Amino acid sequence: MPLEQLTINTIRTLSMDAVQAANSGHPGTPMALAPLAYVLWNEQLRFDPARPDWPTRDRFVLSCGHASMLLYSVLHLAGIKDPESGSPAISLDDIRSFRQLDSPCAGHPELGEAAGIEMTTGPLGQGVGSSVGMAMAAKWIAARYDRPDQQLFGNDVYVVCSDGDIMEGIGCEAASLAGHFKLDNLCWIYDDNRITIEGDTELAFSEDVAARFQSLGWHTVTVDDANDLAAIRAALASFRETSDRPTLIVLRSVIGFGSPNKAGSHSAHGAPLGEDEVALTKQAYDWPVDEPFHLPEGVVEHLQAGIGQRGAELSSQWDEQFAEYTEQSPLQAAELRQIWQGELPDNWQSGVPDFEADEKGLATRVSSGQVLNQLAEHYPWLLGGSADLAPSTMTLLEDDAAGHFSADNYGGRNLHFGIREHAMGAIANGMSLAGLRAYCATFFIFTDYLRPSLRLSSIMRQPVIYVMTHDSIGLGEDGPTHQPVAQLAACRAMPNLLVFRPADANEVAASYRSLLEICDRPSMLVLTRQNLPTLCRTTYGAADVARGAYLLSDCEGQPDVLLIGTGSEISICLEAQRQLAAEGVRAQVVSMPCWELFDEQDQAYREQVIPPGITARVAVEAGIRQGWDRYLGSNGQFVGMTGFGASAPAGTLYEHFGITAEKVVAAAEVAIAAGRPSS
Ligand SMILES: Cc1ncc(C[n+]2csc(CCOP(=O)(O)OP(=O)(O)O)c2C)c(N)n1
Ligand SMILES: [Mg+2]
Repeated sequence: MPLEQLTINTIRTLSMDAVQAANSGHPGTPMALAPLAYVLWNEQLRFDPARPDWPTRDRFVLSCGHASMLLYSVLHLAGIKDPESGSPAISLDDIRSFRQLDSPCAGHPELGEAAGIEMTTGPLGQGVGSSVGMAMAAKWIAARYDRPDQQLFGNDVYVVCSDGDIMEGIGCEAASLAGHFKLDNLCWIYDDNRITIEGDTELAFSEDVAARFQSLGWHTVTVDDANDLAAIRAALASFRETSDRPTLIVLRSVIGFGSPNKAGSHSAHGAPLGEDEVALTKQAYDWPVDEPFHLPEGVVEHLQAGIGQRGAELSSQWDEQFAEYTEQSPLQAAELRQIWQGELPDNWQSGVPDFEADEKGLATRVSSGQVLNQLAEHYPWLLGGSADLAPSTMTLLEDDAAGHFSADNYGGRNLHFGIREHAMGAIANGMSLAGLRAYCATFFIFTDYLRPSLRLSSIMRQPVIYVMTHDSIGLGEDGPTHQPVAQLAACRAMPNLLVFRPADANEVAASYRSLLEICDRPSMLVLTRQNLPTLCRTTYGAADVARGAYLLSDCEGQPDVLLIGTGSEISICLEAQRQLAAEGVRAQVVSMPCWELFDEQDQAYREQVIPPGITARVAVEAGIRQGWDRYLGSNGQFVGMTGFGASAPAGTLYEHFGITAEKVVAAAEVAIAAGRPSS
């Protein structure tokens, strides 16, 4: 058997055997796509197996994450090394323990489990979505850092995707943007096997995909037979030659190729073939039947001579060029190193404003815009934008030098996502994976439209910044469709995500200072549309957002009751504190802008802020109660929302829903009474 075919069949059989050994997984797609994976990795990718963290390597994203064994087989055979230890990123033993605890070969590829896995995939559409962000980041870095005589930075991004990726809305949102931005460094290979889980795609999918992509501004090319290596090479060549648009390669394939009884059937998608069918398939491949995980001689050497040698040459050539670049442009080179290492720039904090006390105050979206603009001055690779709401979310970078990202200006820092929240989240993830500090913005209510991407930021621990404004009934007249009530609880439920709901301009500034420094988790700023007073920080405690919650306003002597609030409801707590004082009731006000950071403090601090001895507590937040009880204890009272909002001016709504100082006072009295020993 020629070495090419031998290598392709090794990818196939490793994948089949791993799924069979795990007795779970998806064998059919790796079997079909092995020829593509072979050509792409061995002949095309600019990727050095000995250096998978080479910053300008081409990216390979397996958007149909269920076909994970395709990736693991290739990473193993091509000898991808862990950059720190130098040992194989995926060993044969790892493949043998596919889908088991502690194996890097997880059911779906997980970022960080092995070098060569560029992102976590599995929820269909996320990989294609983030690939657009990776391609934009590559263009951005090239536009900002390439010099006319030294072009070192614009890598390509390759994606393998399936019917699910193409059907999902996010796939189309992302493709639409990629076409609009003319991202000619982006190549999606669509596995057109006409099979999904329920059966033939005829059940629910009949559009002309190539025609759709053409109308989205893509170059398309069809390969009629996924086993035709020459046609695959020609299609990849046509991607390389296309310089004004992204490329979609429609690859007609047969799922489970080679399996006599399961090829072409949905039964090859998501279950092991079975021992008997594995044997029959291996016979069809002319393969030893009794030797699972068989690795024929010559395969590894063949790949070493291909991707191994080419990758090593390309990356060492690049090192030489980068050394020259560093000599000529030391500042830029130093910035690039910080980007690639995920570091903050020097002086990133300088100029972040302190806001003067002011009764009228500012909406937190407005102070956020001011802080963001100030930070952007010293943080050149902080970039982002909004889903068509920048005038409302106040996320525009106003300095002319920031510019606007477009097909004519890839170096722009203001991104315009159009009304495509879901793709926006995925694109921010892709940019973050490339080392850029990306933010994205929309109304808080529409976190629901990007939640799967937010979840991937969290799983992948990407420090994406979500700037979410219009955070409660306080947005007023737009009514219940636009008024978040459950979103705070929903976002706080997301592991790894830091949710900040600052109470005034200085808490906004402190939130940014805290979150920018945290580079291994996404953050969300939850901001008001309406003005909030800027509190006098000599009267009140300093904005200690870094600890999540702090004593904002003390009382004389031992407090009778604790009022805990966030964001716009802090002013209500302070007014209630005054009214209670007039009645001789001593209340402390605790501001709690970030639950997650507070929960991470030591017990001593937590008990200093919420003393166990004070069981009369009232929490005030214009959202639902869920989650608050852990701070309230059994005597605690909650003042907030229990259902959807309504359409009216904000002040009317706060009265209507009873989120007022008077109600807080009443709740405080109930809480105090609950704590008295019954006579
Ligand atoms: C968002 C999302 N919805 C549903 C699933 C469950 N799922 C996994 S694969 C798949 C479809 C399989 O068809 P296709 O995408 O064509 O992949 P193929 O079987 O052809 O490899 C579905 C519905 C998922 N992973 N992600
Ligand atoms: Mg399919």
